[in-house]
Amino acid sequence: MEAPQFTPFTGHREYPAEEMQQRATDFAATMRQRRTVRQFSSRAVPRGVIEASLDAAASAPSGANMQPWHFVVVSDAGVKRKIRVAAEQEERAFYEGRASPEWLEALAPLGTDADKPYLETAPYLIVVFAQPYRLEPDGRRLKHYYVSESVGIATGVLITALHLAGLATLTHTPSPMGFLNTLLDRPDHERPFVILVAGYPTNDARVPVIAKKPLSDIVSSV
Ligand code: IYR
Repeated sequence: MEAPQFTPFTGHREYPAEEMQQRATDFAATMRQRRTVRQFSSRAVPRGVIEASLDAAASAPSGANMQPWHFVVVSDAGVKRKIRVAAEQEERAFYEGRASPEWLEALAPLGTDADKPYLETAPYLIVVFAQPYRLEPDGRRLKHYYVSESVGIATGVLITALHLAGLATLTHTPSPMGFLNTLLDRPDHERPFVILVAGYPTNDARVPVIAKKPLSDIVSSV
């Protein structure tokens, strides 16, 4: 086993209490502006913005720093079309019987259905894969830890980065998503985690009237 190596931590930045409060409050207000959108414009998005946002996501903490994720950036119209066709097939099965009545009832306020035009319209689909282990060139498996937690955190950073850059996103999870391995040529052991649809909302985009829980319901202190 290799001995750990350490270096001085110089990146930390501290703020006076008042400024710290302001920054935290401002950030919360900015994040409160984020809405999941389902009407995307086809307007082009600079690829550099997607890459910088992925760079932010790649900074996320992960179990044993294994970084158990892979991101496929899809902008090719033909590939987006294939993803839409395959996803809508799964979604139709979901809405026409696979989903329990309880699940459909929970979804009702969102007004969703099996049609997913945005999978073709939006300029970018970022498909996030989770890796339960890394396959070494010699065939050995290097186990990853806290995979869902790690990939979830990285995806959260990605959504935040895209939002701060002025883009809208949709976390889309057709179920099952196995077709993504085939269409995007990813190895069998990788698990599709989410399709992150990214772009500008249309000018007439509408969002459901739903609310976040008040902090008093979700936070307690001891
Ligand atoms: N995947 C379906 C259904 C769906 C499920 C959940 I949980 C959502 O929060 C939203 C939708 C769809 O995309 O329509």
